[in-house]
Parts: sequence; structure tokens; C-alpha cells
Amino acid sequence: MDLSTLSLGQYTFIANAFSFGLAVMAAATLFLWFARSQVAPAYKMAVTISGLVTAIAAYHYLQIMLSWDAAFSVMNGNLEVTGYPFNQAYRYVDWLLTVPLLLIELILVMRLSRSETVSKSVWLGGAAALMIILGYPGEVAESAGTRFTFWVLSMIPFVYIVYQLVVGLKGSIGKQPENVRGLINGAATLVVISWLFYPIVFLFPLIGLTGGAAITAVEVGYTIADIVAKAVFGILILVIAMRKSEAEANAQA
Ligand SMILES: *C/C=C(C)/C=C/C=C(C)/C=C/C1=C(C)CCCC1(C)C
Repeated sequence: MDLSTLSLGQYTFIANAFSFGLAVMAAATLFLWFARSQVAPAYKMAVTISGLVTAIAAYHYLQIMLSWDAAFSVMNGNLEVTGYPFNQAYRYVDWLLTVPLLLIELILVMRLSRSETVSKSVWLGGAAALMIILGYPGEVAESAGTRFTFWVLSMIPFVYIVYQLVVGLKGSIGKQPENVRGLINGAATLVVISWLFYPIVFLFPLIGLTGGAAITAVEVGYTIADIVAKAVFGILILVIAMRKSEAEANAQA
């Protein structure tokens, strides 16, 4: 990533996207944690983890913003690189922590049997971590060949996760109460669609986008995807937890 190809406009646009990302993640965290009192004890863990994911992301967006700021200086309206590298590892460490937790949110809100909860969390969470670890060497590689090789490797666990969400969870979703079946299907679909963004954004520099335009597309693209995959998804998990709590309280009354 050659930072000196950025225009002042592109630099500012990316800085604004990071700032927006931080604001959304921090607000979502407060909202989710305060709303935790609205759900039955069985669903509190799912909502706690939803807020934890956005909290981890808010912290990393702050670090990303600081690293972005340190990498540039503006002199008389001209953008200069300081030589201090923009640290991409913040994004990948964030994903390494949050991506398995996002899948666990979905598994927890389904309230499966204990053994199913554990085995699905381990397999899906493990595949998610592997996917991120395999993507990182490609993200920081200078050569297009290396970037593409690690894209292919990372796609293997990615395809496994998508298959599990689309086909593997079908039986468990069928056993969910009717008032939330559509919402849980929607949550699984939101994961598949929002996650699909990442491997596509990753390919931008390989499909003709170069220089400042490629950096802008990748950084802004990841930020939008993060907001959908973490904050919007977290709210959806909260809504499912509230509906299930309500239905279970009515069934008991
Ligand atoms: C909150 C962050 C989320 C949901 C991040 C998800 C990230 C991915 C689904 C990344 C996938 C990748 C590939 C499938 C191949 C290329 C490398 C990655 C890591 C961008």
C-alpha cells in the first residue's frame, strides 16, 4: 500500500469514514448493553457478546484513526507521508476477536442444546479465526500473486462457514419458534451477505483499482461492511432475543 498516492481529499474521506465507524460502534455498544435488561436470562449472554463485539471494534477504530493520523501530515494544504506506517494489523486483530464472537451470538440466540452450542461454536468459531489468519499475509503483501494465493486459502474456511449457515443450520432454524424463524433466517442471511463484502473488497487492488483509489475503496469498503456485520447484526440479535423472551414469558403465563 503506497500511501503517497493518496490525494488530500481521499485522505480526509477515509479519516471521516474511520471516525463514523468509531461513533457507530461506540453508540451500538451502549445501546446493546443498556438493552440487556429487556431480555430473559437465557438470552443475556447473546446480547452481552453483541455489545462486546462493537466495543472491541470501537477500540480498534480509535487505534486505526490514530495510526492513520500519524502516517500523514498536512503542510500548506499538501498531504505528506510521515514515514510512520499505517498499521493494518489493528483491523485483522479486531476481526480475529470479533468474527468468531459474531457467529457465537447467532448460535447463542438460537438456544440449542448445550452439546450443539459447544460443537457449533468450536467449528464455526475456529473456521472464522482460520479465515482471518490466512487473509493477513495476503493483505500486507506487496505482490499481486501473494495477495491472490492467500485470498484462495482464506476462501476455504469462508465457503465452509457460508455452507454451514445456509445448509447446516437449516434443521436447527426449523425447530425455532415460529415468531422468530424468519428473523433468525434473516440474521444468517445478513451474515452471509455482509461477510461476502470482505473477500470482494480484498480483491479491488487486483482488479484494476490502483493507488489512492484502491486504498480508499478498501478502507471505506471494510468500514461499511464492519458497521453492517457488527452493529446492524447486533441489533437484529437483540430483537430476536426480545421476541423469544416475550413469547416464552407468554407461554408460561
Ligand atoms: C466485523 C468483521 C467481520 C465480520 C469481518 C469479516 C471478514 C471476512 C469474512 C474476511 C474474509 C476474507 C476472505 C474470505 C479472503 C480474503 C481475506 C479476507 C480476510 C478479507
